[in-house]
Amino acid sequence: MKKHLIIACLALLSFTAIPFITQAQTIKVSGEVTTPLTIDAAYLQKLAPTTVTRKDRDGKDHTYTGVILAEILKNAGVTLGPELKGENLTKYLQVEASDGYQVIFALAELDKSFTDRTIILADKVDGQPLAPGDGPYRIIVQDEKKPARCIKQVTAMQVHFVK
Ligand SMILES: Nc1nc2c(c(=O)[nH]1)N[C@H]1C(S)=C(S)[C@@H](COP(=O)(O)O)O[C@H]1N2
Ligand SMILES: [Mo]
Repeated sequence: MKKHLIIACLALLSFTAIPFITQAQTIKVSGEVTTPLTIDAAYLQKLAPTTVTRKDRDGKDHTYTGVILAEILKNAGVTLGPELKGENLTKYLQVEASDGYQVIFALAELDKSFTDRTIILADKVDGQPLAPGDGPYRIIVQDEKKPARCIKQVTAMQVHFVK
């Protein structure tokens, strides 16, 4: 009888604790930065929210809310804006996900002096937190035909010089 009670308590504990563990997920920003960052929900809340609308697999438009990726990179001291010239144009952002999936963006793809296309780090879709399989954080690339670089479950971002 006692054993059953212990098992029931452990089960209850895991059900209540797991959402907190997944919520606490962070993104490490490192590499060619002056200030390495650890991004979490509280950090994102301090930056201006931006929305990007994209068609999902269901063929319908969905509105993603997040922050402009370049704003995060600027806070980390990445060479964007006037500094994005010369050899700095050979830098790229490598984004990693918890399943090992990775994508890259040239820094110029993220800089508003090069493009009007918005790329955000999203934490909401249609006003709701991202689904557990997609979030808590996903890159959303405006107007890119294939969603392959809309990397889900982002865990790290690194800036590197091309080799
Ligand atoms: N972490 C992660 N993100 C990912 C992928 C992946 O395998 N892992 N696949 C990409 C590819 S190839 C596509 S087509 C889209 C699929 O997004 P959807 O499931 O919302 O249609 O997610 C992209 N983001
Ligand atoms: Mo894909």
